[in-house]
Amino acid sequence: MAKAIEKWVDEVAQLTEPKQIYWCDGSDEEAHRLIEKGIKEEKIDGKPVFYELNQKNWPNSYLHRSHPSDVARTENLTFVCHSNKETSGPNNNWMAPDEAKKLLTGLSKGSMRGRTMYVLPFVMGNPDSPFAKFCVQVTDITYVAVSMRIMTRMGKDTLERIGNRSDFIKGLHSIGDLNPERRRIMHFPEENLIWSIGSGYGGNALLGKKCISLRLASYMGYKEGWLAEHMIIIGVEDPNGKVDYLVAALPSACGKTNLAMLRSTLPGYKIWTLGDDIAWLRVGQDGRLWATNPENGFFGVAPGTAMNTNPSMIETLKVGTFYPTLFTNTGVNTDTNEPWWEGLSEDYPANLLDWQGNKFAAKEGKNAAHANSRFTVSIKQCPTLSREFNNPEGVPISGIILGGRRSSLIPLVYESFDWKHGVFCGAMMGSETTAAATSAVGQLRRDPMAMLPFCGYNMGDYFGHWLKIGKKLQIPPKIFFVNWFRKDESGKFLWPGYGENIRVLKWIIERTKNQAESTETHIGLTPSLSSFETEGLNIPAENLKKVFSVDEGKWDKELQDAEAFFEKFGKHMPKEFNREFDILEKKLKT
Ligand code: SAT
Ligand code: MN
Repeated sequence: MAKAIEKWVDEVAQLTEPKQIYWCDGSDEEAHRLIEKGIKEEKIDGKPVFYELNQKNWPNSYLHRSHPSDVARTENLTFVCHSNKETSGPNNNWMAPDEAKKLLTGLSKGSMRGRTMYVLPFVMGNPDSPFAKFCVQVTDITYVAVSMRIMTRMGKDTLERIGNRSDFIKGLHSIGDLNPERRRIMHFPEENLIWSIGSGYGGNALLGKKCISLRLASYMGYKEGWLAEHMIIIGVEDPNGKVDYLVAALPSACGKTNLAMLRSTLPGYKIWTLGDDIAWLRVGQDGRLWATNPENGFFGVAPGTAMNTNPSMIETLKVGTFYPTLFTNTGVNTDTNEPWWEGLSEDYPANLLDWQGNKFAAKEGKNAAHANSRFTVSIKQCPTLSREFNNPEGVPISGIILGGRRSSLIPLVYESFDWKHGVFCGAMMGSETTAAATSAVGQLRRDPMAMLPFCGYNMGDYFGHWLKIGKKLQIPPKIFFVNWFRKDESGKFLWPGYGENIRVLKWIIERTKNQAESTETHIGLTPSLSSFETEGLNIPAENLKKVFSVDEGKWDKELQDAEAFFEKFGKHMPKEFNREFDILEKKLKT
């Protein structure tokens, strides 16, 4: 009898009608064969899938140019299809599973005609960990097959481990005809199935990432008692060599990757990287919170990545030994055949192609690289990779950082009074939108725990789940809030960010050990200036005061906005929040 996995692949092939089926073994040799095919044979919209870049300066690097309509996540076309609409909640687009499948079946009929269907067996997490998730994705484009090999643990042994089992997570992906009208990214949490058609972009197409490790996994976590979060994981080593672990949630394109690889400006401090996007969190037998990163690579934003902002990433991108490095929608310096993006060098190269391959002429407001252009690179090449990265148990977490992009109101850092208050503040969190999703950029929206686009069930229940986890933790990590993006009246950033963020991390870690002073404000505990490391910090004292300030008189609108957001979730909102809301409201009134 055919194995469940073979049966499923067969079914998909009958519907999508590929010219051939190819089972990937995840080897290096295979990746190069697929890239070669993407350079010479395979086309999207008549254009090659890959272009070779300068192999001397950027070993093993290749460029991919996407269809111009396919450059970011499309939240309006993303659906979470529980059989009950309420389970998906107002935070998700919803369609009844049967109806959704009918629609997708129509869209997928013959969608792989003339193409190869690649079968990708992969694991999210260390395969030896009891928390690992075994998955199979099919796709009809080499770009996705190669990207998945970089981003996940993919290979033959996964297939062996799946064997005759039928409980693997399924991902059906086809780029279809790339027409946005026929694009859908649909999740079926009750069947552990993702069905994505019409897009080749990261979050829409690399199904191990947001679709499986956040939307499906968050729902599994809800049922099983753990959390899947949009968080980086880092170890912070102090001058005595002691390492403390932190997780931090920030919305897409708000500097998570840079924070995960921060190069400290404070002597003696060092950051160890465990993950830059996703963390799975569990309550350990010791009553502490433990974190693992299910991914195996970085899918980071290129613009702004440079030797002065994130030197470790530039190093990572230039290793090129473990896996190929892919660049998507960056520019190209045609004199050297090197990738280029805004920020990589101060000056524009003399001869530059933009992200669509057209000659670039520098003009105000025009960028050579797409604002959401990306690199895909193996985490193993990271010079600051933590020794604990592969630990199947993960690392114990001392502090949780939640943040957003806020040009005003929110101070650089503050600490919540306790777990419940922290969850409440995290639920209120807002952030200005970025180019990582196709919608207006720079608009303030509520983005609780940076999970709004990724929570695979009703967010009201999600808040309640966080509170429940808190009750199970005997030693709960403290919860902090950060905002690197506060501006002054003239629109200039008040805080230099990047390597200087170590000062904030240092205060946070000292707070987790009760070693630093704080000042109580209505919204939480902010650093006392004497407890915040300013030695060697080169910014006006006035900026520092402004960036820490809590304008208690200006919170009216924030509370109204949060209240309107909470109302959407109705009876799913945890009752405990009412009390938190009343306390805060009263404090801010007096
Ligand atoms: O495209 S992804 O969703 O993988 C990146 C992001 O938006 O965080
Ligand atoms: Mn992300």
